Amino acid sequence: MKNFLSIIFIIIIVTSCAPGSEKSNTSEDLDKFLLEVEQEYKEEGPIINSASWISSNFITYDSQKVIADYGTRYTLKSLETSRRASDFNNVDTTSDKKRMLNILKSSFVMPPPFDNNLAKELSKITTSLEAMYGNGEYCYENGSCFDLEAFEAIIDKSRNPEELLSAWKGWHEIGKPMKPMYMRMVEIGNQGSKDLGYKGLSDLWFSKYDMPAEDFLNETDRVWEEVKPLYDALHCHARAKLNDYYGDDIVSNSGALPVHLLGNMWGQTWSNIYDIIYTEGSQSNSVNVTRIIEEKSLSEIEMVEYAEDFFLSIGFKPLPDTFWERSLFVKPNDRSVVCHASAWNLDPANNDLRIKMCIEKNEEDFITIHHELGHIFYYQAYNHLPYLFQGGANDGFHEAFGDLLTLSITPDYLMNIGFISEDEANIAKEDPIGLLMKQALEGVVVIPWALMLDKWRSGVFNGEIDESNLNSSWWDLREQYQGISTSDERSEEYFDPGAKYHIPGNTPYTRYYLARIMQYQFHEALCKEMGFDGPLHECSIYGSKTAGEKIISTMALGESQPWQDTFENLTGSRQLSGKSILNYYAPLKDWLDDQNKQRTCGWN
Ligand code: X8Z
Ligand code: ZN
Repeated sequence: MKNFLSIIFIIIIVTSCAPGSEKSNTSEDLDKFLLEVEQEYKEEGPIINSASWISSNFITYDSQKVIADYGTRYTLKSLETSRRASDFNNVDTTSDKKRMLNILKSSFVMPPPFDNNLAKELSKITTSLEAMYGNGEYCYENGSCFDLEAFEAIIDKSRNPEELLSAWKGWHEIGKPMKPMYMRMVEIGNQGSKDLGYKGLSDLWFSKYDMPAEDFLNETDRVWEEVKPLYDALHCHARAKLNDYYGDDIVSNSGALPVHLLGNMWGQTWSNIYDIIYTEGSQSNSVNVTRIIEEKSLSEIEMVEYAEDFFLSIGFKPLPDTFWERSLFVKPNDRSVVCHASAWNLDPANNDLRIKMCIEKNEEDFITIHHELGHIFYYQAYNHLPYLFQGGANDGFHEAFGDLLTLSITPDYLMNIGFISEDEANIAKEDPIGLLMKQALEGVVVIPWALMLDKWRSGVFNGEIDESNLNSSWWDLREQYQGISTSDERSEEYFDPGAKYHIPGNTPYTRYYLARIMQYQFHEALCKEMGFDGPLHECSIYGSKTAGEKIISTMALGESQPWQDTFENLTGSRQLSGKSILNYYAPLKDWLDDQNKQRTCGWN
């Protein structure tokens, strides 16, 4: 998700009285203040968003200079606004307005202290880190250079362990120079968070969930305990199959999985090694969306049109022409761009919505397109609200809806849109374990990763992790949560977290963890509402106006009420739960338990 409220800026011209002013504020003053905020956002938001769009689409010396300068000025303005919001703490007002004030006070990701020089320094660092990632490439001694996409082409497909390790190591060189900048950024951000009244960055980041930060973190751990047995079973089976494929020298039968063999640069999803992990079904019978995209010679835009069609089928309004005209769908070959996919709400009043993505014609990106359109349709559904309520019920909701739709990419759905024939759909349905395995290698595998990433970051923010163990703590956590390790020696000279976009990009990651849990709760509730009576993995909400109405009305609430209320509207429950994901994968879990019977599972 990308708009400037969610990053650091809130665009406000400073007009207030000085701190400690004797003047006591009235509810009329508050109304005036909120109106000013709204007005400033309408006027200046689209401009800064355009500046940011340019800086991510054309990474040049000048675009970075401009965005770093905007960053400084608007961060200082928004800090001032946040301080002004605190002046209304004692005003007796409606719960809506109190909520707006709270949102104003907490919507920073990396706040500097209220100091010109520190704000400047921080803005320069955050801009540079993101550009270092976007520009990142590694050149070998023979002069050949690889960027992330070139390395991913190897990691995603190759089965040669040496080539895979070399590509993995090549990309991870990118982190080294980020380390001192990252640490300085955390130092300034912690100070800024304290000035805003938080204990530090971690407290700021986890205080946004309509409950105390500590309770929220306990909730995420509680749900992980529910889901862990499913992940462990999958890990055990995957390890045995990787061991069969690569042999004992490369994959041991008792330890963690070598990250470079998992078909993804970060080992966060394993769907690219589906054929190694699931050898039971006939590969030629399983649905291969990449092959279909190739056979149909779909263009990048046509892939997006298929995803839009899904949303339209459940009752969403079509995307505006400007979405098609202004989005970036194809990686340009004449300039540097931030290729990591994102969805932009550039000008809410004018419905200027865009995605920026270097689409590859494969199944993984077909899924990511749905993910991005989930953000876009969310924006479209809540852009009528006051600016301060234009957000997801929580950030996990924003990440969940596109992914929710991909649970409905069933064989019947693929038949409905003409991707496969009826016979092919029937053959695919005869192998439910194959279908569930495919989903799990994406949807289950990512869960411990999405949890551990912010555990690491929170450790750094809190000072429990410092320069002496920055990299080793990353690998300790990866091993602990995911059972994944690296066969390469990774000293503190490296900064491997920097090789993942969300670290230099400062995008909180717990949102993906929440999304992965909630999307199954949504799916189960919607299928029930539709009267679907069968295994959950066969339920598709495609074409269901009943499901669509529920989703659209949920989205239209934006951030206007505590997320638990919105969650209840949709699911009937107020709590996160791992039960729905366990229900969804129940047949797979039984199958895995059977497969793993003679195996020793777990890792040390
Ligand atoms: O960053 C994303 C989206 C943009 S919000 C493409 N995702 C996470 C990732 O790539 O690591 C989606 C899944 C998790
Ligand atoms: Zn997203």
